[in-house]
Amino acid sequence: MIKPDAVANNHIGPILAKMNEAGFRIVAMKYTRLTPEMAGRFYEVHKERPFYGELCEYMSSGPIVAAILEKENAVADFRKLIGATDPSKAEPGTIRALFAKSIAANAVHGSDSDENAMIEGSFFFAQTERF
Ligand code: FUP
Repeated sequence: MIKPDAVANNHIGPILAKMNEAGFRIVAMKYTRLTPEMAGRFYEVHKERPFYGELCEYMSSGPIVAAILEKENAVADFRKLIGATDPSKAEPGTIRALFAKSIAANAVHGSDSDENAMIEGSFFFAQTERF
């Protein structure tokens, strides 16, 4: 996902370019906005964390870009490309170091396992929307 802060700051294009340059193929893509209820479901694993309420509010505050990306070793390589959750700790040149504002508004989301990538892909896309 390209998150509301990155969309609002016109970073969609540069972020997609970084993904393409790093060798990710776009399988599915959608420009949409989460309702607070949808954000709550998407981030259900964080339900008990203190930042859950703010996270759901933030993630539903504006449009996002959802995508399924394909590559060998995609989960680990994408996490390397986006950098640490806290942009102040992200390696220089990573997407979060370049485009993120804060730990909450951190420009992008990446799945943390193959299993979660499947679940999160199905959250946004039907089989007929994947190419
Ligand atoms: P990541 O996998 O890097 O997206 O990070 P996490 O799954 O740990 O966290 C998910 C989202 O929760 C982050 F993208 C932003 C938000 N978050 C906070 O707002 N505060 C925190 O202290 C940690 C995470």
